[in-house]
Amino acid sequence: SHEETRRPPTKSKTLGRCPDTPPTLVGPLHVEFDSQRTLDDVREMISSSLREGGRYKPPDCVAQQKVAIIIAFRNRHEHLTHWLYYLHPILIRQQLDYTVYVINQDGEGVFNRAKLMNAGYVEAMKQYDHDCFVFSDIDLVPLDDRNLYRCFDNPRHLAVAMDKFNFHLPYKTYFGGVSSLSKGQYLKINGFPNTFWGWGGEDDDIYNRIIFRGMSISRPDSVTGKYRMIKHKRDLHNEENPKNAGKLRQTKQTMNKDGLSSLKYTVKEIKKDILYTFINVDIEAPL
Ligand code: UD2
Ligand code: MN
Repeated sequence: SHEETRRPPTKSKTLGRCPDTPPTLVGPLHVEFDSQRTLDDVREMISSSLREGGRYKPPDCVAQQKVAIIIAFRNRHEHLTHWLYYLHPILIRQQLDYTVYVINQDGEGVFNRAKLMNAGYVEAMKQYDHDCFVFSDIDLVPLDDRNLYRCFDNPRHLAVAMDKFNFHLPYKTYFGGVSSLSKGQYLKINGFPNTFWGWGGEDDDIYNRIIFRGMSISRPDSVTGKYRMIKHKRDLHNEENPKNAGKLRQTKQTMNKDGLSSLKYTVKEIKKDILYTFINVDIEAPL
């Protein structure tokens, strides 16, 4: 009829749920960190698929989860370029509804990865109704796109087989690098600790929190869970903190008062690039 011919053919169709296994994954990936790569190259290649702030939604199905990718960051722009170059195409193939948040620590004080992740959680929730959080280092690129950046029945450790550890777990309870927690799992552990200043220990504290709240760790197999870490030296103002190891014996006593419930920071700037949402935060770092 007349009515029917005027209706746009695709818009009126309701979308189905995306399948459990995304159909366009390719498996093992070739990854190399070419120093000539620039952020503008990456923008040119990928930005037509994205929306402002580094967001994506599959066009042909409804994603099962709304994922926030949270990266603790300061002064690693070259790594950011590589990460965006590799991760956006992977996350798109994984059919995720996702947003990339780069949480930048303002100033020159002592770095605090876990506190930045907490600020990232709170700020991401202000932007969108996320139900899953993937916490990642800026220098880790997966070598297999079947390693899904989403949430599971238990908190998930994704970076199980890194080149720097000879493609093995360094120890059984290791939880560093890349992990995912649903909103419910994250709230159950009161988020991450705010008090691990400098390098080391915060990942083990998060592991402890998860176990003390009766959950276990989910992991991909060691083929799917392969990663390459961009080679780097320890950054300035992120020296190993000897106090952190001792704090690990206290997790059970401290986790209810140190975490999301005690988080204090201020947002200095939010900038939406096409490739990511950049949030500059003052986390009251000691100098
Ligand atoms: C290990 C863990 C990491 C974390 C850390 C201890 C691996 C692969 N990762 O990383 O998850 O537990 O030990 O804190 O084993 N960062 C900046 N700017 C800085 C300092 C750090 O952006 O100045 C960010 C960045 O995202 C980096 C992450 O913090 O990837 C971890 O720091 P790192 O890469 O220096 O530490 P690494 O490789 O020993
Ligand atoms: Mn690293």
